[in-house]
Parts: sequence; C-alpha cells; structure tokens
Amino acid sequence: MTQRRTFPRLRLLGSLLLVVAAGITGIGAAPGGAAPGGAAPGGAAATPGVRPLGDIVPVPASARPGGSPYTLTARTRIHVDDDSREARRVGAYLADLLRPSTGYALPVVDHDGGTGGIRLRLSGREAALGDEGYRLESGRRGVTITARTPAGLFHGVQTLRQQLPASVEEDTRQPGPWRVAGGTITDTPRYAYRGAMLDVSRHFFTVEQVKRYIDQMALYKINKLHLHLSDDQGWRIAIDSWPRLATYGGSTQVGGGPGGYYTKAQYKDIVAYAASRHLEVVPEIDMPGHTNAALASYAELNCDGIAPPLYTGTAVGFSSLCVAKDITYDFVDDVVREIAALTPGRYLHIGGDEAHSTSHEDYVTFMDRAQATVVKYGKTVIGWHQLVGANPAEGALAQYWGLDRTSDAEKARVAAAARNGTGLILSPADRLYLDMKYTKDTPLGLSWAGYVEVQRSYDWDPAAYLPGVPASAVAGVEAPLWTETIASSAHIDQMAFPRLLGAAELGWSPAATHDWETYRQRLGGQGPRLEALGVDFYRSPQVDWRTE
Ligand code: TNX
Repeated sequence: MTQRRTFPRLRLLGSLLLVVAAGITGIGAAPGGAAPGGAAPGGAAATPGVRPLGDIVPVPASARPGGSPYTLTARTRIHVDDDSREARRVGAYLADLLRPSTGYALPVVDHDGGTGGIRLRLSGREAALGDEGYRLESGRRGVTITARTPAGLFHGVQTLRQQLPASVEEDTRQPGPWRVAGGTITDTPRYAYRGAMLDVSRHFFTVEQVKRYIDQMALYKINKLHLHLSDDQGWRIAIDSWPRLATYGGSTQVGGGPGGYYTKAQYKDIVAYAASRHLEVVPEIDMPGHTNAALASYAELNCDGIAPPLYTGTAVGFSSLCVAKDITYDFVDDVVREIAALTPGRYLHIGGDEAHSTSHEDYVTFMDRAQATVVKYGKTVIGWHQLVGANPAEGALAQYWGLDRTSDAEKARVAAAARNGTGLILSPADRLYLDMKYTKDTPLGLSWAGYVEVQRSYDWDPAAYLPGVPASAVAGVEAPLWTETIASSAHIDQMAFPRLLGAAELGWSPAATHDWETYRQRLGGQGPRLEALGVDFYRSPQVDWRTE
C-alpha cells in the first residue's frame, strides 16, 4: 500500500528520464551495433509517442530502428501461413491479446500474398533463427514476424506486444493509437533453459493461479516452468498406485491450511496450458529428503515402519526415504513412471537437496538408483547441485543454488562435474531466489541468503559465475520461488516482480547487452504494463518507474 501511494511521486522523474534516455543515450545497450530504444545508427530519430524499437525486456539481440511506424487499425488482419496449424494458433493467441483493448476484430486469415497488416511467417530456411529466434520487421504497411518454429513466432509476438503501448494489456477498450516503431529486430536466446520454479508444496496454488503465473512468464520469453510438487509439507500430484500421497499427504500445508493436490486431469491441463505458451513443465519430486508428506502417508516407507505425523512447519533436512528397503524403489519406480507419463517434456527433476538425514553413502546409493529409474522411463535427470556428490547420469543437469559464501570446495565439485559433462542450471540463492526479501523491510520472504534487491538479482553473468565452469556447460538460468511465506497470487506478484524480468533477461539476452543502467531504464518502462496486467509488483527505489 505504501509503495502504491508513493508511486505517483516518481512519475515526473520517470517521464523526464524517459525523454532524456530516448533523446540522448539510447535505452538499451547497443547489441549488434544498433541501439534499442535510442537513435538509429543512421540517425533515424525515435518517433514521439511510439515506444522505441527494442525498448523491451528481455532486450533483443539486435534492434535496428528505421522507417515509419506501423499503426494497427480496425482493418488490420493477422495473416498466417495457411499450411501451419501451430502458426495459426499463435495468430489466434495474438488476436486474443489485442482484441479487448483495441476493440478491433483482428481476423486471423490465411496469408494471401499481400504485404499489409500483421503477418506470422514460418520459414524452414531461416536456420540462423534457431529453435526459438524470430525476426520482426515493422514499417508503414505492416509488421512481419518470421521464425523457423512456432516457438519463435510466439516469442516474436511477445516482442510485438511489448512494442505496443502498455494499455494494450487492459481488458477493456482503450483509445490507442496502436503504433509499433519502424525497423527490424533480429533476436535469438542466449540459453535454451530459461526457467522459473514455483513451490506448490509449502503452500498449494490452484490451477488458475499457476496459469496466471504461466501467462506472466510467457510475456518475458521464459520457457520452463519447474513445479516443486512434493516436500515435507505436502504432496501435490495424484499418483494412482499410491493414492494416499495426494489424499492424505496433500491435505495440509505450511501453517496448517487445507493444502490440496492436482488430479491427473488438472495436471495435464496445466501442462497443456503451458505448452500453448511454449513453456515446458519440469516436474520435481524431491527425494530422498524433503519427503515427510510421503512418509506420513505410507508407514511402510519408513525404516522403523512408523508413519510420522503430517508437518506444517518450515524446518528442512529432517526427513529421508528408507534407502535400505526394497519398497522404497517400488515407490520411486511407480512415482517416476506415472509422472513421466504425464510429461511430454524432456526433464524430470528428482530434487536431492538438503538430505541431511541421509548418510552420504546412502545418498549416493539412492540418487544413483533414482536416476536410473528416470532414464528407464525416457527422461533426462535434473537434480539440485548436491547431485554431483552422487554419480550424475549421462546428460543430467545439476541446478546450482549456492551463494557467494558457499565454500570453494563445494563450488569446485560442481565445476569439476560441469567439466565432466554435467550441465548446469544456475539459480544462485543470493541472486535468483525470488523468496529472498528485497530489503530488511520487505514483509514477505526469507533472508538466509541475504537481501536481494533488483540490481543484485540482475547484475551478474551466468557464464562467469562459477570459476572453472566451461561456458558450454551452462544450460541456462532459473528463478525459484519457494513458498514458505508465499500464499497467494498477490504474494507471487510482490516477490517475482520485478526480479523475474531480470532472470528472463539473463537467460535470453546476449552477454554484450548486459548493463544495469540501461536495464533499469527498460525495466522502468515495464511498470505501466505490469500495472495494466494487474500485477502488484515491488516498486523498487532502484528503478525509475515510468508512466504512460
Ligand atoms: C532451500 S534450495 C531449499 C528449500 C527452501 C529454500 C527456502 C533448496 C534446493 N532447498 O527447501 O524452501 O531454501 O529459501
């Protein structure tokens, strides 16, 4: 509330800075020799009232402003190559985004060979655009987005969306005008893995809440949703062969609320919704620690045969599956098989963190068997970085969640595994943990990894983060949101926004564009868009939030 009330005071300052930034410095850094958001190399000035080309998050690899802007009108049509169902789906998604605020009909039609309007074009010959890249060309007659894949078109659509005024995000009719700056953006991601994790165990989040987060992630070109589906406090996915996991193990949460779980139909709905936004769901079943909900549901999984009570506190490290019992591996096989069957994506995350109640020898035995099970069911293993203390399976990814104070020995073990072929997802807790407080005054969140303000979260380089790690071993970045203190969508908004945008930019934009000053200018430009979307983000004083 306080933050909302102080917001208008920043308006004048924000507008002044926008003018200065647009007129003199260029809002983005200068990728590929061009200047997103600034004057074009050839001297084409930004058109007043039109968001400068490339003034978006994540900043594109290359933006070359030039020529006249395109103006959407009541006559605009969205043309898609007629032989692609998926391109048509992206067209329909774009139309759904634009119709409420513009009030235009925006029919999605087969491409008729003309050049006007919005065109979504799939071309197998655009090898340089890769699996997710796109090119956006904007001029007086229209905007054409070209990609090699539907995912590329989808990301191009997010760029088009961000080039339009923030009011395009409103769900009621707005005045416009709806102009897109002229020029060409050519854009491909730095990393293939650009994730966000939501812990639905400590607090349960409904399908609708998860979909809301998916939509927010898609706007910033994030392509992985990691769901932390089990922990001490709750088991959140129905498993037919072990039904009490969900019905009993899912019946509470931190603080003792009612908890909940996803039926298989609901889970498939989440996966399908994510796929419609070109996101892949990465399911996590955390083992052998973080398993109290499972141990409470089935006495036979405990070494002493006695089920512990359900747990609603926030301690970690006290539970372990019984490594010596055969039934443990029946359990692992059943769970992994059923989850793999629900997962069209490539990855299955088996946790492996903070197994403080498992001996090292048991940990290695367990993790090696669990990994073999994941491989048997055709999936690629992801584990938290403690996995490198076992024997990472071929192609496995380790998710690094250490921080500056993590010992050199532990960092060296991770680096050695990376040199031996284990890929890394970087989630440094003192940079990307979205559950860390921004400052000592932030009401929500934890602080064991320190305070993580917006600049600290953004201002580091994934390729140079861990000494001794070859750049090629970094698969990407992920921003986890643990939910011990997070219980609603409003809480997600406060903690994920705006830090999630920094994670998205670290994952997408080329290293050469990385620059805090220009980032914070562009981030400030996202304020009105987040507001229009109803996202109650943290108004960090490090950012000059703009208004439109
Ligand atoms: C550490 S990071 C955990 C989680 C907690 C989180 C809180 C990791 C792999 N484990 O169990 O929720 O800290 O910030």
